[in-house]
Amino acid sequence: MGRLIVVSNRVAPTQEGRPAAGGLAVGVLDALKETGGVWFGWSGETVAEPSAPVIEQQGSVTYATVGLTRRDYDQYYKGFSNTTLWPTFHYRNDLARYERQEYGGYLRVNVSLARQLQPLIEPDDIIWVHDYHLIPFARCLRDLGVKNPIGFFLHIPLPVPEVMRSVPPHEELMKFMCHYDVVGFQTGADRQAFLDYIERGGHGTASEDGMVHAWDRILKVGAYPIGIYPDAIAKSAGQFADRKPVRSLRDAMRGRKLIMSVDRLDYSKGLAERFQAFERLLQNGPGWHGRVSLLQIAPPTRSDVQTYQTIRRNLEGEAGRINGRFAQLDWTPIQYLNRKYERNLLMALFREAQVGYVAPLRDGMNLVAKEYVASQDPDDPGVLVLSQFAGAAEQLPGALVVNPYDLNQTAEALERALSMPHAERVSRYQDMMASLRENNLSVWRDTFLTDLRSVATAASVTARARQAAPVDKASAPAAPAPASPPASTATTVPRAATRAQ
Ligand code: GDG
Repeated sequence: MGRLIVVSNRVAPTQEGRPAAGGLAVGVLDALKETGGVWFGWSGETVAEPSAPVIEQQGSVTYATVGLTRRDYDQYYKGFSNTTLWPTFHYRNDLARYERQEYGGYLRVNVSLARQLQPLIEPDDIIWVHDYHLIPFARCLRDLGVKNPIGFFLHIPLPVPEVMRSVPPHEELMKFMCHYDVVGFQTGADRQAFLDYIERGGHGTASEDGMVHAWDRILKVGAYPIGIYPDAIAKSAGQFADRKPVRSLRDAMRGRKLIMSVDRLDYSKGLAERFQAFERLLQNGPGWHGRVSLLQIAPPTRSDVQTYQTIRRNLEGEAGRINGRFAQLDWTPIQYLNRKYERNLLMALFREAQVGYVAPLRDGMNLVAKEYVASQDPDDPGVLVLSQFAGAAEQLPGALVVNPYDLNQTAEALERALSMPHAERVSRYQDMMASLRENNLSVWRDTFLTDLRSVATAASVTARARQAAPVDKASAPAAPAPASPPASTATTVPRAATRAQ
């Protein structure tokens, strides 16, 4: 069996022990360590000129990283990826901005990354591309003559067609997705959004088994909810329970209840609404004053994007306002920390919290929700309060599910979580752990890769059969397009070749 090549915008820090505060990094690294393989992507450095990848071997994983020029970073990463796609895919078109030049940069970087990866690809390799930065990547590799199976997984939501259409090159992006052999989403709802775009837009058809025929391509489209390793997390949460920061937190709580949240500092995570619902709990329940605190850990990300600077300022303002309103000499209602923690320590901190508070306004999956549950003491577990707009809500039957826009409902759920009887907590925890074990990270990876292998095998069998048959002019594959940025204007002839032909 060939190697697994994982491609993502950012390759996680390669030094062991350095915290990687991002779901993709955490999920992919764990999945790759088990199978071994290559992880290709951006090193996080900006460079004067693109150059060959730097190769570094660590255990079973080969890291192949490249730098981005300042212009690439501005247009591809900060621009189209994070100022157009990220907000729109999280239903925040109000925060999205589109610049044609940035989209040009996005296409250029995809072509350039594909060229840098191509020499490393061996015939038996299987290629798994991750996330919204790299939607055109399969098309770019195919233009370079790469024949290997290529799959794509979108870690964030795919919006419904009406919202998707607010991204000016939406149709080209959807066509690019169809150049993969398998496209995976976090939830059934995301998958349905894709199918609705294709079918209602008259671009193609889908069959019951998830095979989509669109724009002369055949691909498999499925929901593959990303998981965690719950038992490994449970173990480390227990083992780190006596570390100094955990003891300090326990001492500081002195019998008070703790509600805990951990999120990258991002507007999709709904942190202001979260603080306000906590405020509502204190406002409606004076009995909780001095008896409960909210600990919000929010490591900053994309801090050079303007919107992220604004949200940071807003949150500091909100935390200050609420603390000013309710704090007592020996009690601060909200502890808001803009920093990263070591992963195992974070899990041990989760175990200290009676309530895990995960209330994003929109989230692909949300691994924090799963990690919180897995970190609990099975004999005395805490309760998860979870937004209905996190993909995880489809998977965690024991959570108290809330609409984060409804501050009263969320405050009531917090109250209920803080007061929940022991037997109910245990039963909800057990339901959720069973689901986490059943859909763990290996299941996510293996289901996706099994589908990718079988779709690719079926495609090559069909291709061999077609080669043996007389080729009529209409079904002959088109000549490979030059390896320049793929079409972004209506004047360029689309490439008709498909793996199935
Ligand atoms: C994207 C999608 C999807 C957080 N702070 C620290 C830290 N973290 C870790 C958490 C968790 C991960 O980062 C965050 O994952 P999420 O899933 O919650 O969110 P995103 O970063 O937005 O991830 C998301 C995910 O991809 C996977 O597909 O679920 O919907 O948006 O693992 O524990 N880790 C450390 N220190 C921190 O301070 N070490």
